[in-house]
Amino acid sequence: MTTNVERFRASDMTSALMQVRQALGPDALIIGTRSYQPSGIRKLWERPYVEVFAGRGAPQQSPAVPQASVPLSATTVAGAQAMGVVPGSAPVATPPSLAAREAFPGVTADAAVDEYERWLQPRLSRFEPRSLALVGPTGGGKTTTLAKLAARYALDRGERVGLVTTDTYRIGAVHHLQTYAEIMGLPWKVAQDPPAMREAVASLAYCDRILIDTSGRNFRREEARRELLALLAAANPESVELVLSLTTGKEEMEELAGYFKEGPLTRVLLTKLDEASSIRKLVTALQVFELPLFAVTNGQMVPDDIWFPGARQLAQAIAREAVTIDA
Ligand SMILES: Nc1nc2c(ncn2[C@@H]2O[C@H](COP(=O)(O)OP(=O)(O)OP(=O)(O)O)[C@@H](O)[C@H]2O)c(=O)[nH]1
Ligand SMILES: [Mg+2]
Repeated sequence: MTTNVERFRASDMTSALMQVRQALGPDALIIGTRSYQPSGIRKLWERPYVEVFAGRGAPQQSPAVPQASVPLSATTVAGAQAMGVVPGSAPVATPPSLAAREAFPGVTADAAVDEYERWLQPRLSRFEPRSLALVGPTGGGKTTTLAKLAARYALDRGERVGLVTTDTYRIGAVHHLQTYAEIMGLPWKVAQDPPAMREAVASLAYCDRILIDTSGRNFRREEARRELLALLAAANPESVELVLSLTTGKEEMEELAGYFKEGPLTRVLLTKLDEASSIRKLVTALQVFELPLFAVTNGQMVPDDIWFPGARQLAQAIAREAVTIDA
């Protein structure tokens, strides 16, 4: 698939931003950054670098949605940092909250790792459905996560990806998704009601993936739950991912799980690990919802801050934190 996004690689953020400016001009929009630090023996032959993903400024963007992209007018590192674009965002494989603890190797208790791994193994789901919908409470990270998934499928794999949003409740919400879609050059539709949803999904039938963003609602309201169910029935996605922030308390998780006991959730996608008090919140969420885990997000940066951990890797992260905290 052809997208509008280009990748710029340099040894530091300033040089990468200069490359972006030279290639795309001052109105370029930065969709995300990635930094790479070789570890262990790799340091011998690999050098650290940063990558910036940027596209040409999309016309008619809403100024109300700054978090979707960063205009290049902030061409200094300080300016970029102020906008949350910093070199050194977490490497894909390790949640940032745990990165510091890498400095203390050997503290993991092998028995605990084995135990967690056995527990986690059947609770992780790697299945990548052709169509999926993201649902969840307000502000959990649905739209940001959708952009991360879209980038993964469209930019990294070259798949044809179509986006749908139901989010027409707030000014700026549609533009938020639209901004991501336009920067990545992806087709996108707005579907406010079930007939529009059916039409939107049908019109994207040629795509390899259809990713559906829904508006965050207060699910204590029965009407909000009913509307969501009707939209999902019309969309008929292969999977429905509950996007839930790991800053959510256990009681709130239990309340939410109660609302969706009868369906239609397929898996959980846990966000904001970087803000969570402990990675063990992830275990709590899996216990409360009794659903498999699809992915974890660990920061605001599109496309990198999403993690598809293996059972062993996650078990090590959990055990390592437990040992470090308890020590
Ligand atoms: N720290 C952190 N912030 C995140 C993460 N994912 C998303 N966010 C931030 O959370 C805020 C809300 O993200 P959105 O993607 O708009 O959340 P949403 O679920 O679409 O929100 P609604 O549509 O209002 O329900 C934004 O500021 C995101 O940058 C994450 O993994 N870590
Ligand atoms: Mg949203």
